[in-house]
Amino acid sequence: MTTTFKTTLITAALCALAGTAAAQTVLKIGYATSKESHYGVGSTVFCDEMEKGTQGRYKCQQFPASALGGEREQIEAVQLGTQDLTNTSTGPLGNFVPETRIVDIPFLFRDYAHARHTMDGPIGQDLLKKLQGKGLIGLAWTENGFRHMTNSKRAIMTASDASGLKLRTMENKVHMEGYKTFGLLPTPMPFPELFTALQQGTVDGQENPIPVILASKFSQVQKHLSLTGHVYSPAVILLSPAVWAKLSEADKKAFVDAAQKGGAAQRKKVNDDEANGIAQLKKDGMQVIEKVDGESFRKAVAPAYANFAKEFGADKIAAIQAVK
Ligand code: EAX
Repeated sequence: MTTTFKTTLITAALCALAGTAAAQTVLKIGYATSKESHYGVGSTVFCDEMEKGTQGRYKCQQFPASALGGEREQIEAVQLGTQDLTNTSTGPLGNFVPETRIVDIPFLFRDYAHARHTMDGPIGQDLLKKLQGKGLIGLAWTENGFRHMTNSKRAIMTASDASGLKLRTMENKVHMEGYKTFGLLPTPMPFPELFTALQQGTVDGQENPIPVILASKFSQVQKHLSLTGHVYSPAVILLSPAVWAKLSEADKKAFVDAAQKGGAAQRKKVNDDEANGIAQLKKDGMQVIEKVDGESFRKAVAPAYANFAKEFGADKIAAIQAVK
């Protein structure tokens, strides 16, 4: 081998090394529950696909289990650009983008198919675009799931059983307004404080989808679970505008595609947990009321719909209800 050829080879190898090192950007993504939970499954698919779609120029560092704080804090950090990404429920999102609160109305969605079609269709996609005006990039809707009530006091079959219980809610005024009609005493609190609050009896109960109840081991601190399914809890992968602004058109598309794949995987995990999680929670000692009197809850919340119509527009609510 000639010296010149050797030099060329070494230079090429060094350039390749420097090239990869310089071009790889690590983005921080945070979410509320464990890496094994629906948020972890969805985020991992998003991260893998995003890395592939950008030929390894972008990759994630994951922060599960609220390591970067509560969901409101994380949304704020993404807005400020001190955190790159979060996969979060829309619970606190209405504090940043008020229009999104419409999806937080209790008993608005009939079932998963209805909710998912709405989020994936023009109504959901329009809402996603609204985020941009508030300094947040919504890459794709993911999912938390239909929320069910747990508590340490009694079995809830009807709305009057719920009456008088002190229930932790998300920092979401539409939820709080709705739950008051069931006679509940809503107590907003960031998620990372919830387990201890249940353990110490600061609140009697909480409401969350099965995947969250499982992942957070609420069976250790709550006796009763009622499958109230009283509200749908969408989730979303949010990206900081500071990162978005630096992406090429091709990379933007790669991020969005990856987020949509992450969302699909997250929904599949929600399905699996809904199918298998209730048996697990029973095994863990929870008393589960599967046949809740949904009509009693719907009747209770019906008068609050007048206020929701004032806030969001009766036509907008009806348009969601009309989605097949
Ligand atoms: O998004 O705060 C909540 O109850 C949320 O459902 C939880 O953080 C997962």
